[in-house]
Amino acid sequence: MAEAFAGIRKIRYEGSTSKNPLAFKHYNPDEIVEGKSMREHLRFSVAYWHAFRNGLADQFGAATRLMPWDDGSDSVENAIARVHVAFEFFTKLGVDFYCFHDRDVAPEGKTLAQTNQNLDAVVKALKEEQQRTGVKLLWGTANLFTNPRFVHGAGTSCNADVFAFGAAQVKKAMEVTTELGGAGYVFWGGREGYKTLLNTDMGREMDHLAKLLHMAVDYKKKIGFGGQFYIEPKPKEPTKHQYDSDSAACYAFLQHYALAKDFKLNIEANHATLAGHTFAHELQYAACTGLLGSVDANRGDLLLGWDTDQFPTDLYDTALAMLAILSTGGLTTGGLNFDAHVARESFEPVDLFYGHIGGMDAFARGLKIAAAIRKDGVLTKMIQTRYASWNSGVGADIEAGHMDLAKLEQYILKKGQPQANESGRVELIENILNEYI
Ligand code: XLS
Ligand code: NI
Ligand code: NI
Repeated sequence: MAEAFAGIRKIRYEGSTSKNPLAFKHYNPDEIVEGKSMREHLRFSVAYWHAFRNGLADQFGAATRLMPWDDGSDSVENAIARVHVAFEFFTKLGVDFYCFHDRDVAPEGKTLAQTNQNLDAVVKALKEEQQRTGVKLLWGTANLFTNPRFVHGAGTSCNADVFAFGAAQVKKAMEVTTELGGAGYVFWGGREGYKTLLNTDMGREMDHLAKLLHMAVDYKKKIGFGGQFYIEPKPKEPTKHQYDSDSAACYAFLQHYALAKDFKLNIEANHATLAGHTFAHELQYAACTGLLGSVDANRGDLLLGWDTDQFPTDLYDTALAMLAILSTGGLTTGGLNFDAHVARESFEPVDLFYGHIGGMDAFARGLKIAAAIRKDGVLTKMIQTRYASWNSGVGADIEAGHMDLAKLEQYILKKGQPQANESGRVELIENILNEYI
């Protein structure tokens, strides 16, 4: 079979002095950082939907992307040909993982049975390519948002038949993820929300979504799927309000419906900013609640109010993200999945390499910066000093549960004013961070 990216060799690490645009300047897969190779720390993954199914159309203009390997048809043959192109790309780029939705890899048929047959045919090709190359599936998922049947949602649809269809699709997507040895399975509820509260029974919709997730947990046990389940928070787009709006909303939902032990979160940078948070905030909240599982590594444009899914290049973002990730002991089942597409203006095949190379180098630098900050311990020391009043005396008594309101009243009546506050040193800390970037 002819190469799709002829003329592009395997991307190598050439170090920071290299001027070769098709080389890594910072991502050196086997370099050891904090006792682990960069490859093991970063667990990079390519998103099939953006890399191979996104023609770059927008609300005002047609697709621009040149994909000469694709015949543009919805045939299974075209889908299988695309699998070979994808694995050529993964291996030339040197990523260990990829992610997909059921509908990215195989076309929908007239009936569910036909659709599932199509999927099986493509999964066979995916499996062969995984075995040939050693590239693995980070997670699979079901697309429950593109087809018009999901206009009112899937798990939260007002139409019980649509719920059933979505459930059947989740079942099959879990089966093929298991077949492909996937390390995880993602639930992103793009249409699980509402347009207007006036026609919405919110409580009933959330109950139904929880039912779907409980069914998935049961089925996971039944088929022996050993991967991790994730929910991917996003506040809006395509819906006006999505129930899984941010890490905190997901945590509350999972607790309320007794699902917390079965799920972690897949945090996406651009979804964090859409929710009015920073990427680091979402990661940190997930880390504190034990839910940090995986990452959709991308970047938004703060001047645009939608999910632009750009490749991550901001070193502050990647450094703070890696600090949060390292604080939990690092990624285990999860990875850094580039849920990102090239710009509509970057329509040539080589641009797909530039986008991923830049993202991988940005996260490699983020990792090195975070490791240097942790090694020097400056920030840790400042935080420890800041909370020193909790290490003894009344602080330690409160933390140990030995205090109540009356005792604290007595304490303050006796003491008078609290000890003086100290400066938060915000600017100093920002300056210190800049020393590392
Ligand atoms: C869309 C989401 C989607 C999920 C997978 O905004 O990021 O791509 O990652 O369904
Ligand atoms: Ni995503
Ligand atoms: Ni997104």
